[in-house]
Amino acid sequence: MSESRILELRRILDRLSYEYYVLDKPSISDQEYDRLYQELLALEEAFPQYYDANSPTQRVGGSVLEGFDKVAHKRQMLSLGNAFNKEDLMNFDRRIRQEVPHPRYVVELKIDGLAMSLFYRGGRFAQAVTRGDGEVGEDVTNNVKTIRSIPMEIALPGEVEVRGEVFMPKKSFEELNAQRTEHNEELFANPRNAAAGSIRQLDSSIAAKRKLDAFWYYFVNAQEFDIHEHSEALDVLDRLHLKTNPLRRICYSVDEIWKFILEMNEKRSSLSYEIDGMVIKLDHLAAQQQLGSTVKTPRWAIAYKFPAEEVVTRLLNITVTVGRTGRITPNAVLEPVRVAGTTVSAATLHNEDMIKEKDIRIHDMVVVRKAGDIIPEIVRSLPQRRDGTQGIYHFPTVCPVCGSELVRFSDEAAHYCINQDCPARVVESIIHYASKDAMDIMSLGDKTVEQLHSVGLLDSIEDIYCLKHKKEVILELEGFQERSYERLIKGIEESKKKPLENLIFGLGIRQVGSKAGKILAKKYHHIDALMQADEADLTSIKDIGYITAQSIIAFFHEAKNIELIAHLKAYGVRMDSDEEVIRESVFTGKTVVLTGTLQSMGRSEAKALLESFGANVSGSVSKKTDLVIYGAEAGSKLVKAQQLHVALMDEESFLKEVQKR
Ligand code: 3BA
Repeated sequence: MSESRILELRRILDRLSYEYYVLDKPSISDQEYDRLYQELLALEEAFPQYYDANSPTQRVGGSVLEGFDKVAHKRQMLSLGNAFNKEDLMNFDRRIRQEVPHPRYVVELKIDGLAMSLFYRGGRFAQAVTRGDGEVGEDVTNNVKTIRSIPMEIALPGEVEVRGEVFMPKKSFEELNAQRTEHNEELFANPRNAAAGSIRQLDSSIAAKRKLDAFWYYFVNAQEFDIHEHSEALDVLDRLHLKTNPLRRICYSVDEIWKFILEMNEKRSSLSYEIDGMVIKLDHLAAQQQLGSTVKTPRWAIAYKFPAEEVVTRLLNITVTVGRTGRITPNAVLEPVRVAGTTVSAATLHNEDMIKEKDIRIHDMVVVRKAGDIIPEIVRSLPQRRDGTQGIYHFPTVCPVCGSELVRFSDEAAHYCINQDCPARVVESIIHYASKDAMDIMSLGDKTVEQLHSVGLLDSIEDIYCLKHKKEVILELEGFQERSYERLIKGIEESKKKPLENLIFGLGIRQVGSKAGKILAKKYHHIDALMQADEADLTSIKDIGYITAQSIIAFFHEAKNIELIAHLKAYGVRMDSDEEVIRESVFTGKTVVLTGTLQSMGRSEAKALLESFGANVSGSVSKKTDLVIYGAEAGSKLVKAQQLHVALMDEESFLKEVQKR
């Protein structure tokens, strides 16, 4: 009785979701939906024996993963060749006609999202895998399940693989960014990045709140179901309730294609989602096969890319900023203008040469677009629109902050302030030292560093550790109270325990990012050893090149930096790495991949265990893999390991090896 009601409710709710999210034609009110949903929730709670991972109640997320499993694509996921104008399309068409004299094309919108594969097995949603590099993607099943337009059941048995694009509608993107503004969080640059960020959330309940949607445009194994045309495959997807984009057209010539492209370009801004072009595909599946693919792209399809949106606005001013390394960056201050979905009021000008080459003058009208659709750039100035109010820009010869003479090295386009004590550089390097991936002093953010610097309390990194003797002065400052002061000092004291890798990164050595910090800490274990390292020693490390080695040596040559380290030591800042007692074993120095379910321990436990033996545990199988340890239900990774003739070890042997130690 309760079982049949549970099944009925799931069926009804799935149907309603389809009407709402795919057809966009809800047949009942939200309240009615909610009532049915609550009824199902209550029944499932009362009768847990009827649990189903694909129930509508299971689509709100909840599980938190440690990372995404890598999955090798059964069939490579190709990319598309590009066309930028009608002529490119004519060349494409000509090549096709050499093999297929009377081609029929399907022309679709090119959704600006993330390509993804879905698998259904026995009519049930089984897995979602990102494109990745086309060979290996990531298993994002939990997050994709929260996309309500995707059916959990389809009326087709056997294995079905469909591919398409997951995206964030423009409206959801605007709402998400508005919310993030309110919470002082960093904004997403565009809907595509927001969608990618959501799909990569390890906490699926966060992904569930992100309002993603998807269009499906490729039925990978259609021919197994006696389908012969791509257009027919799309119609079948429709009937399976897999959402396809209705804006598609059959065309028989480039002229027809071009006409449709122009129509859609007109419509582009009124669509509820972002598109970056159109895709033209040969319809007949047998003809597709006949044409085949090159290494990376099919010969039977091509993407037409819309030109990047360009807008005209006024350049109000040029300002320069001084970075942590002393590098001077000129920035254009623009009259705010909308371009490709966001408001732009600044653009980098890179360096003096670029301003000269493009003849950019203050008060010019300039053409702006987004490079790679993210970073605003100035394409050109419009000299014909000058009205006499323009002035030539003279690049500063002295640092705008400390006034010292700027230097331009012979092999570089950038200017540098080389004054080590330049307040701008000092402030930037303290901000960097306190930042999350460095010493992670949360209570010491940009604003606080600037404030403490401006009153003379922070003139160098080591001054951070003297703040605890300045309580009275700090309490006088705006915004500081007993509580915030205590929090500041607590954060600073805790930073003293950070391991060597964070310290190395925090020092701000040129070329040394957080990854290099980790590599160096692992090799040297103590700052003293790193300070003694010579070029041969440094470059012998994998991933450390000549330029990085030079930069490290130069850094530790400077008296000021040696003194800084000495002071930090004296203040009790930790100088060594986390104890890594490596126990010799067959795993030491090997690159190992874990796959399948281990009975005796969890994945992270096994990983930690292997690392304690000095193994490098990796997520994906490649030629560099030395050993694959597999548990129950191991899948594609095991297959790939066999293909690559990588050594294999089952759980029992793994445990034996571990217990030997
Ligand atoms: N159709 C992207 N690839 C697409 C199936 C082929 C294809 C696309 C497409 C290869 C879109 C490359 C990544 C990929 C599935 C490989 C589309 C779109 N068709 N409408 C011809 O809307 N962005 N992208 N995806 N296989």
